[in-house]
Amino acid sequence: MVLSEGEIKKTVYEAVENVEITDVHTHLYPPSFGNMLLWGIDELLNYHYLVAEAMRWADIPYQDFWAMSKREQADFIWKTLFVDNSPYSEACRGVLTNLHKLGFDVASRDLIKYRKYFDSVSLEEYVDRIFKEGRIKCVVMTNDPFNEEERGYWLKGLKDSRFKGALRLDVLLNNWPEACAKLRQWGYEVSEDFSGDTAGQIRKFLREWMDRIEAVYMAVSLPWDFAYPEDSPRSRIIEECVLPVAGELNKPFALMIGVKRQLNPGLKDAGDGVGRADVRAVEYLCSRYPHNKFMVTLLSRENQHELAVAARKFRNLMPFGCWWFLNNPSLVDEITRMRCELLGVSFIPQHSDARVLDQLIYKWEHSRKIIADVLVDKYTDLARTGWAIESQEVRRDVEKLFGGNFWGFLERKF
Ligand code: HDL
Ligand code: ZN
Repeated sequence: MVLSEGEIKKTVYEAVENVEITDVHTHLYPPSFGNMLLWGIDELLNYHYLVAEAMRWADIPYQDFWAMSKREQADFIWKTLFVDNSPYSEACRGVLTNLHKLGFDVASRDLIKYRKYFDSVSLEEYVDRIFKEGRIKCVVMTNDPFNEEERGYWLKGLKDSRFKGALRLDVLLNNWPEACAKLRQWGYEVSEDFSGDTAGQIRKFLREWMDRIEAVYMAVSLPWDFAYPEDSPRSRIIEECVLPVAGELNKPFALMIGVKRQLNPGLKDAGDGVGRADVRAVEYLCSRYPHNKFMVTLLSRENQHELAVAARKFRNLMPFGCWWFLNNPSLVDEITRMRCELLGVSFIPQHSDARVLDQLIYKWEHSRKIIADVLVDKYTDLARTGWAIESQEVRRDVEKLFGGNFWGFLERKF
């Protein structure tokens, strides 16, 4: 049906509100992975984004905070960021969006009462509820084969179709000595100096884990000063192992670049910072390996325009998400507008990066609204050229943005 200008907003809002989302990057796990899956109000309050914000007000030494129980930490964060100050930061607002969408009386500020629900609910039921109420089709995990606890779960063959695997290579690519020692322990004949068939053995390891976790892509988080090519174990493993196996399996290699790891170690997970990356490394990889597929997200706001321009040059480059410090309304709006204007429909606007199951609700509630508002403007601009806006085409485009582009990119062969 052709939409009048006045009908555009309603159609876009409905399409974005109802689309079932493929969340292409999270830190979630199936319930069968035990305590690796974080959930509930105390985990929400202990999100490392909130730890960083709370410690700005705190005079206590970091180690005193870390010595508290999870519940004591949550109480400290609740008082500091929600009671003593108005909780309008994105991470604070997210906790309240979650409580509101799940039907709690947010105005009561009754943390004790909220906890009673979470202390009583069954995890399996809660996972079903979050996926249903969040309209989430499936999530892609971050699976680290060098994490002993996680390795144990995978060796038991535990799976859940709502949780897709992604093989995370941070240890292999950013800490070769540690990776080499562990690979040798597991029976792979590798040497730190790459002698013998080290490259072949790393490829064997990659194939085995891509198969074991039925990974939809390989991924790595890289420091802001990542360079490629360079004379380093990382560069050598990418060239001789990661790209050949990713190409053989026709799976993307996801590059997440821009972290200043442990800028403040006292904050632990909350201690990482951001630095502007050199997009030349991305341009080189996409150009030099035209048969490989690259999903790329950059952490610095300053990198977003050049990433979008690079994506115009390389069809094997799929920009995805407004990552971490960019996942704030003002920046999601700015970056999504830029991507619509430079790339049309051909990008993945968002991922949740959820670390706590419940975050699927607020992270997507917030992002759907912002992305929908951008799309309303884009279709309205289009209508003003005389173009006929078809409602089913709006739904088609929205399906692509919230999952179709990802699954289509996985299928494409260059
Ligand atoms: O490396 C990553 O995948 C990042 O998302 C980190 O996990 C980071 O700590 C995070 O949670 N960002 O949202
Ligand atoms: Zn992440």
